[in-house]
Amino acid sequence: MANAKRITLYDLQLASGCTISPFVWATKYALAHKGFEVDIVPGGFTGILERTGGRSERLPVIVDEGKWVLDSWLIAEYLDATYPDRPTLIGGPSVKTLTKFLEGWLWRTAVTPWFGCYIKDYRDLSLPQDHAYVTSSREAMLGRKIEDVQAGREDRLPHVPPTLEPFRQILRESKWLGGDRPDYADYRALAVFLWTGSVATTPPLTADDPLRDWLDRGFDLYGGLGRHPGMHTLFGLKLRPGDPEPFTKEPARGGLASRNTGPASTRAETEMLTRARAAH
Ligand SMILES: N[C@@H](CCC(=O)N[C@@H](CS)C(=O)NCC(=O)O)C(=O)O
Repeated sequence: MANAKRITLYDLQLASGCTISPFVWATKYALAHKGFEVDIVPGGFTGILERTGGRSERLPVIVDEGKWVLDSWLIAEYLDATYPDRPTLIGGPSVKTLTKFLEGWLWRTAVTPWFGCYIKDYRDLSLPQDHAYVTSSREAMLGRKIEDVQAGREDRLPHVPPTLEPFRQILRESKWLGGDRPDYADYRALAVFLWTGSVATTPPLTADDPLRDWLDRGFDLYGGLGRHPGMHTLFGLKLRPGDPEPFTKEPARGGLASRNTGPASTRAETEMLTRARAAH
């Protein structure tokens, strides 16, 4: 029966069994979206090459009817190409391009600072046999001791939420990045926050962050795929006097946020612009 078809997924897990890798998270959602049952091969950072029979040093990897497919993007493309009769992940070339842009922006804006804020948690939460490798490989990547990188995060964490405003704005206008229903763009973006939740022992976002609606709906998809007991809450960042506003409370205005349907729609803006000119 087509719907009962199973695909094997090599997971990258923490000691709790929770997936850490954002690439594996995106793949888990991709497989669920396509309606596959998944057989998980558990494991952590070390021994990937051995687990995959010498085929890969990185995860995710899937095996479908004996065919090995590596790399999260290649897996998504493979699933769409091989199973066109199942719901589409990547609707067209522009979805792929724009999703890569969004993802690159999210990594620069959120993953990079959060990596530095949670890197010791990331190591401490990994499987005991992975600690030495995670420490040495991440210290090689960062050029500093993990403890030194994470130190002082309480001063840095409040500066990340305000930078996510363009993303909030999009999700105020659209239920999902995919429109009425989620698609691979949602899964790539959700994967950033799933990775964060897997390692964040102190929350990165305030309790009232407007992103919460999309995040909660995304984590609840497919029977609560993102709700592993090893996940930490993303919400509850406590701000201190002097910290920046975490998100814009005013409704967005202006050229990007409003539709020009004639002079009535731009009157308030025009009055403001005219006042500014009169004042000079
Ligand atoms: N381009 C690959 C990247 C996969 C990747 O870098 N995975 C990381 C986990 S986030 C990994 O396997 N790391 C193993 C290691 O650190 O040794 C994809 O999209 O699947």
